[in-house]
Amino acid sequence: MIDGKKVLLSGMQSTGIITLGNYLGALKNWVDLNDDESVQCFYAVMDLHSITVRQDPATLRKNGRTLYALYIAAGLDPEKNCLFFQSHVPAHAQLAWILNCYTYMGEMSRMTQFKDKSAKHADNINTGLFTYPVLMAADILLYQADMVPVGKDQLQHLEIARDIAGRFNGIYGDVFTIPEAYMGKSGAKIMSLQDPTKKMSKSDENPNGSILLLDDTDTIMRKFKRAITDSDGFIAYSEDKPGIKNLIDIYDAVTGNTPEQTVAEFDGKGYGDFKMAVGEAVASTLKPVQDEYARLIADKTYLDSMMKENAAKASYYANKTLRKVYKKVGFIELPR
Ligand code: AQP
Repeated sequence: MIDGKKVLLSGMQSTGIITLGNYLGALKNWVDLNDDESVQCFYAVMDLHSITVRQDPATLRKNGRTLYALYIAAGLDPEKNCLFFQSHVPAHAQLAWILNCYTYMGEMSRMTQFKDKSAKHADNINTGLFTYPVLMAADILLYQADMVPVGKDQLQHLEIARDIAGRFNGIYGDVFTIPEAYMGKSGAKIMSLQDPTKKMSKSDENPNGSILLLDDTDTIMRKFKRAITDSDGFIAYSEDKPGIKNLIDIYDAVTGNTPEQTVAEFDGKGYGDFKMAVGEAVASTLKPVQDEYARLIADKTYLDSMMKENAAKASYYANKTLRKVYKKVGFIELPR
């Protein structure tokens, strides 16, 4: 709790320009919490996590700044929310080391994301990829977060964070708040436009699979035009029609429709017309975010000052927890 408010923590990796999936599944829901006075939200650009997969330094720098500006452009108020870079708060790495010593190899070996990512990046199965959930536990526990919005893919990692916190508290007394999964408005899971059985990802090798938040209208329309559907020729909301189902989910997420309303709206229409309508709805939703982004990214002074202010604010809370942990573990405090 901070000033009587529950604490919520989340973030995104700066591994690319975020996708429509990141926006509809996470960022848009965070923005909806802006005016909720009962919660103090921390949102990080998770750049430490990003390097578990090899990144080009200049691109990582650019993606980090872009993501930070997109957080604000999408509507996150940097005065109300704490918007910061994970690497600007060294306590994340410091606590992660300590928690590593309270986490078992067996626990990490069971993580499905490790299995998936190491299969995908077989040439770079580094120990950071293996201990990623420990860093995520540190991210959460440093801020004594009560709530963590997670998709199904991250539930296993949150469970580990809870286990580590419980284990640490069991030895040293109440140090960490045990975080709960936050199920806000159900964030749609958006699938790739080229393979609707796979989630839309910012690091997808196929550029046509993902709508990026900074794609211009022509690119958005072209990607939707090429979206993989099926050969049935009719619009229905069914698991047997994953391509069309995904387009309906996207359309509903931006228009507020229910699947039934969308199916009725496009009754008798062809896939071509439907794809165009989805493309137009998405492009007009993203346009104001893109315009605001263009304004912000040109304002270096403002972005830099927000970064500094918010890093200091995050560090204040993070260091408070870290000091407590150091003391409990038995480290000697630096004499004043
Ligand atoms: N396709 C998606 N649909 C709905 N929500 C999604 N999220 C990601 N993809 C979708 C949500 O976005 C948040 C941030 O995710 P992340 O950047 O930490 O990493 P990720 O989940 O691995 O996202 P990507 O885009 O797939 O990144 P890469 O390509 O680097 O692995 C999370 O809340 C996530 O649920």
